[in-house]
Amino acid sequence: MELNGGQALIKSLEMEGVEVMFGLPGGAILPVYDPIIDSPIRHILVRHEQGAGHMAEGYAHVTGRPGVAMVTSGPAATNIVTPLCDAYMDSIPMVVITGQVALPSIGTDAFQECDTTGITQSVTKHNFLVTKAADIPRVIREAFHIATTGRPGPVLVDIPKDIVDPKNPASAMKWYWPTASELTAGLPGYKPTTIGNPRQIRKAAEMILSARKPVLYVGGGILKARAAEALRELAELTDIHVVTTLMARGAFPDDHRLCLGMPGMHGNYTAVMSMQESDLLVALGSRFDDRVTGRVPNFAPEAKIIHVDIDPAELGKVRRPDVPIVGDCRLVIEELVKAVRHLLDTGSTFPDRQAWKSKLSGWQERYPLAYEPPVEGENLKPQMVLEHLRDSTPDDTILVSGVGQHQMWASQYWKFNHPYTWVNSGGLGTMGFSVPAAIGAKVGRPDKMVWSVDGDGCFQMTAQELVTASAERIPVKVAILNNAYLGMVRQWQEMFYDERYSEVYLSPDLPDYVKWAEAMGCVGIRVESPEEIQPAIDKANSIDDRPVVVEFRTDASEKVFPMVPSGQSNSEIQVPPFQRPDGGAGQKEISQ
Ligand SMILES: Cc1ncc(C[n+]2csc(CCOP(=O)(O)OP(=O)(O)O)c2C)c(N)n1
Ligand SMILES: [Mg+2]
Repeated sequence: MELNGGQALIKSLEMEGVEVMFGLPGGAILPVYDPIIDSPIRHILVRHEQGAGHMAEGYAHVTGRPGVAMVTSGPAATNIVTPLCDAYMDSIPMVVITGQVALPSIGTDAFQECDTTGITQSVTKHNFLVTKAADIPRVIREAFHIATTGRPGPVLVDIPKDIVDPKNPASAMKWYWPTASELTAGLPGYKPTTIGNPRQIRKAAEMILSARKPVLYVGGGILKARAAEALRELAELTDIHVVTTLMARGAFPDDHRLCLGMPGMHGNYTAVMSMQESDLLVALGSRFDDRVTGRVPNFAPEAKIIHVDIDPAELGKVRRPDVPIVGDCRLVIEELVKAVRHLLDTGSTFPDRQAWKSKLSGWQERYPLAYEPPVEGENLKPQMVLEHLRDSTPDDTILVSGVGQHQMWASQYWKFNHPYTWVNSGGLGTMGFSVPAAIGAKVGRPDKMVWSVDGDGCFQMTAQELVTASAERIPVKVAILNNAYLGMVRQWQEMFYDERYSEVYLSPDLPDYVKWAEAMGCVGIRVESPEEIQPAIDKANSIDDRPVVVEFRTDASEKVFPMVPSGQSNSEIQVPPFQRPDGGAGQKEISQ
């Protein structure tokens, strides 16, 4: 079959099973947009290319399938660099197609030319500049393969205009689709290791059986590997408690008796201290991020480390593991379960861990997540808003957050009992992520309720995508926690810069969020008093034909606790003042 490159590109996406893509056309990518008219693929027209990238990420987060975005050259390609970097940091499978100027013009500073592969090289798992129309099916197949196998990540395909433009003879090609063996033969250096080394797995099982203070340190890799069930089996078989990092919330149910919740800079006291005092950390798809470890030389000083990761580059990057295992988390955990069972069947027993369990429950009792009650007539407590939202939405609601205080409170106060219900920007911490990612999530899972919890600062960065949501009838719900500040930065200025507030005030009224929401085709609701919280949420939940924005006026002085100040040891974790022995009189740090 004779096709032109543009047709071949769209047909290749269809062959990959793409059902939806996010994008915005322009000069260099025009010929590829033409065949979209005849394709079953749904194209969602965004208002800014950053939105397309985050939508593709949100879609990938909740479906496990690669998100696809397509934009034109130059400024459009640079607009999507942030989502690429975001997806790279959080290992999100994504394929981004960018238009490029015609091959003979490359390097001439042609109109809307930029060196897209050069710019994106360090924020993609791989990128391609295609130079022949005949290469398009092969490259697209390789791009999806690379994005979705091994450690997932974003792959970019840059397509010069002449090889897709039917008016140019260079675009003519004979259609083909590479077989699986042609695909792997074409990528000789790319063979991710998925099966863990059996000897190392046996060693890990023996260590698990002799540990007195073990913790399963679970990261986002568990979700990428679809390993939540296997994890639960391992935790229950070994009776070991689990911490779920910011990227792994939902990978293990929060209401499970073995769940300790989130560790890290704003993790709960028990999760942080359990890691700190453990004698064995079983790191599963987690990467010893600095927000989790605190000051690395002081991190979990007594712990032996078993580290399972599909990316060999992670093993020993931050902390030397005693037992490194390269492999797919699900497959490795399944083997680990078998190895532990075998040891138990042949007479091994667990040591007495009663003292450790009592310590954990003691911490949980002494230092629960807590906040001071609201004061009559003052702004709302953000935690209280989140508790209302949590308790009035279905258990499997998808929660998508922005970046800042609201993100930390959302992660702390929500109860995640299902995998793939928490979407956020962990590694890069991208303000503006939430609204477009929530739209992508709703497109991927239209059957589920999707709430975005956003900050007023974040919302102002990408709110225009609610126009996309209205136009495309994607009924997401947005809760803005409007504290009139870049709150997280304000918190650092209050705590570490002597309350010298520099460039963090935003104003509660500018913009008028209700009017703005209405102008974008959404329902807008403002909530100023505690009595208004529940009716507003109920109203938002009942609307399913358009997006809803609920603005909650929240207390600007509220800080996120616990907190491990940047660069300090996790043992220096600060709990809220009212949980400190002196009631916070001297801003005393709790040290163990
Ligand atoms: C694109 C981007 N710019 C700057 C920052 C630094 N930053 C982190 S949190 C934050 C404040 C966020 O404000 P808001 O969205 O209102 O959330 P809040 O902390 O008030 O809940 C800023 C500026 C960032 N993470 N991302
Ligand atoms: Mg704010």
